Amino acid sequence: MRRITVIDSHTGGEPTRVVLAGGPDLGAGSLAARRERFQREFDHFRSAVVNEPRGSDVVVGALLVEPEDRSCVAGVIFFNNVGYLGMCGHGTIGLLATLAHLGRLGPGGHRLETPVGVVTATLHPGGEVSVENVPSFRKAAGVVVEVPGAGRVTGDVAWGGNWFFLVKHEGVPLTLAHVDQLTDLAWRMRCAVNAQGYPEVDHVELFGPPTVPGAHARNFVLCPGKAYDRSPCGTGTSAKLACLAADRELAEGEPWVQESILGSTFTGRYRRRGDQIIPTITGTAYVNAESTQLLDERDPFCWGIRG
Ligand code: PYC
Repeated sequence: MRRITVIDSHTGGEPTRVVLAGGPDLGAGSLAARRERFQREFDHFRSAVVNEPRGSDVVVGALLVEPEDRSCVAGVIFFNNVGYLGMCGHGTIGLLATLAHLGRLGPGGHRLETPVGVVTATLHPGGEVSVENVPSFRKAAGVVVEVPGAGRVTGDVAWGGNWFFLVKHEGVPLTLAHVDQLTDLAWRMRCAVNAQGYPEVDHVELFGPPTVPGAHARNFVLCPGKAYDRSPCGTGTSAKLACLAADRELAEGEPWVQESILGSTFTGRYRRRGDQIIPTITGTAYVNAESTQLLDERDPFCWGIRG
């Protein structure tokens, strides 16, 4: 029986499962190279940890590895129901809460290496976490796509640690009661923008007016495996900040309170660096399970149910 030690948390409703022990040995080298090796040789491990029957489409896994950059406290590779992420904002907040829960780190700034760059996560004394993300930018503004059943849709393509197509949304309300329709619509948008020459886009972010006092916008974020982000999405908020900065709609250092489809919030701020921005996203995570996953090779679904 193989054993995998994990700790679960959620950040604004979105789950993170940190793998502490029992993961594959990915060797040395850059985090990007180790993520490739993870995908090539150990994809069954990804599926075992996050997919049913142990997980669900919503769970984001975080494999802790030795950092190549020795100024970092750890390296981390995020993964989901269908593959691997560049960075993950809610997951980084969950990881810090997990390491704090274990007594492995205390308040202050901690550098973490990811496949797309080093981020700095700061644990505040009250338990909040701020993540200074990788440099973010808008690649294309006002991209017009023809979406079957929805007509012409205009949005921006931006990088915030993952690739996003951001669309000002009108029509179907951004509420939990409408997630099936929103999922279907956002998926058609993703296919349309990919077909238009932006094949890198893996997340779609629809945004509309806020409903929570103090928030600036509410969003619905569709992730690569068709699950929607329960949190406001850290990398999505970073991409949004890049667009706001490019449009001069938000000044450096000003807060942007981003509300999720659940009403949970992240506060984002940015500073400029050339024609890119460095976003900082602040939120809170709660640890909700410590467990050992058991992998029994006799179990036909030992390595998870893959779509
Ligand atoms: O918070 O960056 C994020 C994220 C990406 C996918 C799910 N959450």
